[in-house]
Amino acid sequence: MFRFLHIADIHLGKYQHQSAERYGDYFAALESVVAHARREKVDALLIAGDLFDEQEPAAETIRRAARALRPLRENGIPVYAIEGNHDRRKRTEPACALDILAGEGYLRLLRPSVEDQKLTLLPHDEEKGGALVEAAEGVVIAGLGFLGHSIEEYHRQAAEQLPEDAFVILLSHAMVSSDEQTLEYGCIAYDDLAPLRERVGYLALGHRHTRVGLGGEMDGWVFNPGSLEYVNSLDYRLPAELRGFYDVAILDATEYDAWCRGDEPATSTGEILLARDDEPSTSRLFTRPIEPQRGLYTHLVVHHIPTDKRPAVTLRPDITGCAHPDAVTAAVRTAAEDTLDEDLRARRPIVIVRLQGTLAISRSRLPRAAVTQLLQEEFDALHVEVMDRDLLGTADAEALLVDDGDLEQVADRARAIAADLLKAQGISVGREADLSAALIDMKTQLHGSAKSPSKEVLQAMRQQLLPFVEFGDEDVSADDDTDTTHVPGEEAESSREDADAREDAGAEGGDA
Ligand SMILES: [Mn+2]
Repeated sequence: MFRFLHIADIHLGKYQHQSAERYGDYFAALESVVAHARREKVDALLIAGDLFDEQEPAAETIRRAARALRPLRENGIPVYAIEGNHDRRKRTEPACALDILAGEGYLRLLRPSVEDQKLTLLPHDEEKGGALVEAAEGVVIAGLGFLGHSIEEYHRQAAEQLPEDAFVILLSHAMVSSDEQTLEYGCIAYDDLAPLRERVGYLALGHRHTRVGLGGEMDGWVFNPGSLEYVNSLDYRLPAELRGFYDVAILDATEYDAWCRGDEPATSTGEILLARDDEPSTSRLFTRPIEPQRGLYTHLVVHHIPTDKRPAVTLRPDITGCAHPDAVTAAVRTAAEDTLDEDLRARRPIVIVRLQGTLAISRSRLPRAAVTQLLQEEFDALHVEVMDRDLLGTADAEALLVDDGDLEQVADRARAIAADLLKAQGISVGREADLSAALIDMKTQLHGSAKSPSKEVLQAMRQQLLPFVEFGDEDVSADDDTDTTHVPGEEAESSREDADAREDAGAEGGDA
């Protein structure tokens, strides 16, 4: 048996909502996985990119990352990591924060060498690094990192260099889509992964912030665990159960039989406790035979375990007929009293208020500050977001057409409303740094052809900007059937996840 945990998108160093508590939440999430790894005595922890939120994390962030991983180093549980788009080495630098952790023995950083558009997977060496490790008898772990623009070609090149006589676990920071039409920067079509299927038993992905693979979609070999915590404001819109980590075992025939009988299979590392599907929990199980069988192993057992994260609660008070700001605040109070019980308050939840109904006051009079203060002071909310985009507003349309003879005034008003919309619900707040990085990357792409860029370049640039716009038309429809209390069945989930793929790309995607 070889048993490992697969995590991704930990985003250590994120200072979400300018909150020190939120900064701590990301470390707490990682520590809970490390505790699970020790308790269950797994053989390895795999990190499929974006351990850090930034390319140059603060010294305190690196210090606390090391502290979180130290129990694994002390207990001889190896950690294999790759770079993500958030924490990869800068082009002008020889190393990144992950190299610091690697140098101190906290993890092995798997990194291919890329030269002249040629990707090479060298065996990993403590001194020189590399991309391939034999982690156990018959188990090879290989790491690609974030491949950006040449993603299809590099995956194809990697496939040719993977061994044929072992169970290969490949780490890659990429979003897989079954629909080629929706591909964005950092995405790859499932069909383009086909060459890997021959050599890879388990494709360990990161990048998308919700889980993929548990329903056996994509033929049961492609897995993405989701982020450990909520990372972007958009993440609050999807159920907490879709974010967590994978606890994976590859078993031989004897071990699998024993596991099916309910015995605990013997392992080289001691006792193990694989949770059963019928255990009362939100975790889910997926198993399949390993085909083609290479070496000892016959079965893959994959278990998704949602992380215990800070609760994010959405309130939907109807404020139809509220003719005064105080009435709006009162409606929010009633909704909060119904939903936020003592247990939730004790955990200092994040509260999203999505106002419903028809506006009876102008949008600018919505008591955002009063609602925030109410929820923070009386309901112990750590952070509050007030969203008005569900409201049917007659006020804006009327204001726009006040004097339809005066085109200039109409244009001014339209500009003001557009600016309002962008501020309120368009551009993801807090992603300015990512946006500027994307713009700089685009400048590079334009180099030499700035005056007459090709259609392809313009298309690519547009796709790079899309992730910074939070709400497109499709998002609105995808959101309609999304409820934080709704736990989807596996089948409903996989189709819905497709619809949500764009959303997560939006939340995560095109950082340069
Ligand atoms: Mn990412």
